[in-house]
Amino acid sequence: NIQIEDDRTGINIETLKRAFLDNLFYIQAKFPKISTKNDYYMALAYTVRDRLLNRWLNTTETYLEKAPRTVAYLSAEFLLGPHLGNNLINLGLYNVVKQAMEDLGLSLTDLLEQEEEPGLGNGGLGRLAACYIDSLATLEIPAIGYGIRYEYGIFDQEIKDGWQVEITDKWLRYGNPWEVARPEAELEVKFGGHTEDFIDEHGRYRVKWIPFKVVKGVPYDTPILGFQTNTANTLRLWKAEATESFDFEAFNKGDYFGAVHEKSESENITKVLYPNDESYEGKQLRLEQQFFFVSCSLQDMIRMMQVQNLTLERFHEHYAIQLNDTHPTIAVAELMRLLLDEHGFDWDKAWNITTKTFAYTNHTLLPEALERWSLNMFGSLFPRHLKIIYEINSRFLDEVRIKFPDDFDRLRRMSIIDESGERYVRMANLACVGSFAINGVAELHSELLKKTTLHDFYEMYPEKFTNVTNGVTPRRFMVLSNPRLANLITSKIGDSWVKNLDDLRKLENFLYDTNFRKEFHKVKQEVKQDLANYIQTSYNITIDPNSLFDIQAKRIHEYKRQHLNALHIITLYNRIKANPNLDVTPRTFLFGGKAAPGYYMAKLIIKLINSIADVVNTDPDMRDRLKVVFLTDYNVKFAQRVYPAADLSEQISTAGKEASGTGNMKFSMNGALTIGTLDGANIEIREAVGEENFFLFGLTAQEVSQKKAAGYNPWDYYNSNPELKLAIDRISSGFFSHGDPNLFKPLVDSLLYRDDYLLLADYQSYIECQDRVSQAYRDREKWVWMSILNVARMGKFSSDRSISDYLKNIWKVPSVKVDVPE
Ligand code: 26Y
Repeated sequence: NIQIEDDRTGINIETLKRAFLDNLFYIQAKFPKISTKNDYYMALAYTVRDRLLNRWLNTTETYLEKAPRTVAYLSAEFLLGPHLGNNLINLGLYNVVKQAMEDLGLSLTDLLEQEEEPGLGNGGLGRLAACYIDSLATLEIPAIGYGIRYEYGIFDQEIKDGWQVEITDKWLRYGNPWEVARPEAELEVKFGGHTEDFIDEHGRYRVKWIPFKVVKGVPYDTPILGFQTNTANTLRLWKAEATESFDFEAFNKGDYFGAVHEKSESENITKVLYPNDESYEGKQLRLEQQFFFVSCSLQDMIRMMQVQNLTLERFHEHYAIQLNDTHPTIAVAELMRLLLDEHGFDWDKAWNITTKTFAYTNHTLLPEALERWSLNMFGSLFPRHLKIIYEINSRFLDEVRIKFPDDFDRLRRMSIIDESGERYVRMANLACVGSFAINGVAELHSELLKKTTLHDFYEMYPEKFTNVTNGVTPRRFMVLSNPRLANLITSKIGDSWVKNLDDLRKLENFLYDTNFRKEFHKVKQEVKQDLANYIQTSYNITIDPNSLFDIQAKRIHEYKRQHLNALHIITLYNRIKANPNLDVTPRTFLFGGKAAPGYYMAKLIIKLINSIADVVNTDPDMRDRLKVVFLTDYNVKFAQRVYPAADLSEQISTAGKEASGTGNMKFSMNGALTIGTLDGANIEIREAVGEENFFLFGLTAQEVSQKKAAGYNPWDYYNSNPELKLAIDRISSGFFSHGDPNLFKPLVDSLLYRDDYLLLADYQSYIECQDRVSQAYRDREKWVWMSILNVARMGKFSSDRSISDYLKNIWKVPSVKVDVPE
């Protein structure tokens, strides 16, 4: 009984091989003899894509027919990481495809390595959005992600002479097999111009926006598969294109150059991702990006409801729109405009719908990250929206006056318009007024929001505030990135944990099983060896897998304190120099992360780390004891190598500054122990794994603010702590800069004269804690034990749990089963 499987859907090994060779021939136009690795990657990507289309189209059709309540996740960033491996995992085809490739003399690992990742985000916020759409699909929730199809994502990092150099990220160079352009679904977005009031045929006051320019938005759709479900949701990213009509006008005037120039101006909107995170700059193009994707997305939602014959009166019943930080917050004004001006709603009805639609997630307490747009710029780009915002504000301030009579300072603070000097539109205020829910991303962060940054809004609308602690997807960050560990776990407790991460608890039953502990340790050593091999090949640096892998990988920021980590390395160096026979626990310090191109201090920190590496790695006294490597171009793909190989995870931000952190979770689920402050989700991780399995140091958030209030003086610490003084003096003396005392002076001065992030205050506590880490690592049995407990107790930090919290407390969107006929 021979069954011939379809070339596009069949999943037995012979069919897969045939389909792969077919795609190589008919899509890449190559045969094996002349194929490049990239041709093979593309052929495989299309083979996998074929096999997910069934689910994708059936999901789309189901949503179209049933018109279920839908989550729309609006985010200016989606830091997706490579698709191929993840899709293989979610389809359950990883092993069979691996075998098929082997049969053809190819290595799946090599092919996975070929994929150029879509780096459409900066860091935590963008990666969180990617984890959330993964979990939404896995939980079978009708959902759509809306964002921007940047032609250039986050820059590629190179290191030259120890300094960061930025290279443009041409991720679309070889084509993108995972996206489908939908030019038939293009929309128009207006900019600039002026508004005109008029009375319509029903005698009602209306406003018309006459724009200065119109730009087209073309959607590009990418399927987002759930893990072992039929659900495949859509990530819809918008690309800006010129409108023909606009060019045409200029052509008629004979202004050919002007027309072409105008065209490229329009297309600039989605050219490049701004590489700043947590530090806001009032760049006009960024505001244009935000409005562009927001307007496209809202129009798209409205159009979809019209196709489904649903009345817009029920917009808020049909959509729950999540604002990923304030970046998409102009949506509040744009939805109002669409309802008022384009669909004829009156103000109260439109406002009722709007404020039942949006929910706002805040990701930061840092004042320098809060978005505010110069009123002049805002008004000239969006004259209608500014008027709407004035109206929202005036009605809102009336409400505040009623609740808090005669409190003029409160009105000034809460106003959506900042009038303290040059006038600004405050996006966080608009988000708070226009949303029915406001959440922080970890318990501490949500508490601090209520107490500080959003205190006034908390007093006004306490019922809006909730916490949703962040989470990460175990599919990408365990199953895909760490198959050795995943297989070991599954061999003991089965594979239910991949969808139900709390099941990892069952590992605790194997704590007393010597054999399991041995295997667990063996896996960690093998994974460390993998990373060591990679570092050997790419950097020509030999690192010892038996040393403690101490890793800090995240964006470079003063508040994240990579330079505190550097002070520890220098301290160990100094100790060994003073006593060459000192018995130290061998350590390999690994750093990874990008600095915003305009963030001078962050770039200097990278230079410092590389300079320390130069000295440490070439000093014979340090041999087999200390190694320092700065890992270039840290991105999602690289992160997937790094998390599994860590023994120690550095989560050392100044308490109260890191909203949550998500890298902390990824390290811990791969068995790293954390050295960390009581900041962000570290607190909840420590609670979950048990305080005896977490290396805690440093001031609490409360102590930090008290110390600052009391007049903090870093010199007190410098003068009274000889090891600290010696470490800092090493830097300022020019010891790491070929005798140049000026190179790191700005960094040293920032510590001695300001120390905004209290490195000096936390130094001693950090060093003592690191000494405990070194001691603990020598007791291998104990360490393995703690490491297993870290993995076993990470259930809470699955993004599936986070999404369930959003569903239960904010979105209230039921799941929908998708049938895929055989
Ligand atoms: C305003 C603009 C310059 C801007 C662009 C990007 C501002 C902020 C950002 C990105 C912020 C970000 O990534 N925040 C991180 O969000 C993570 C997910 O919630 C948190 O885990 C992490 O603590 C926080 O720093």
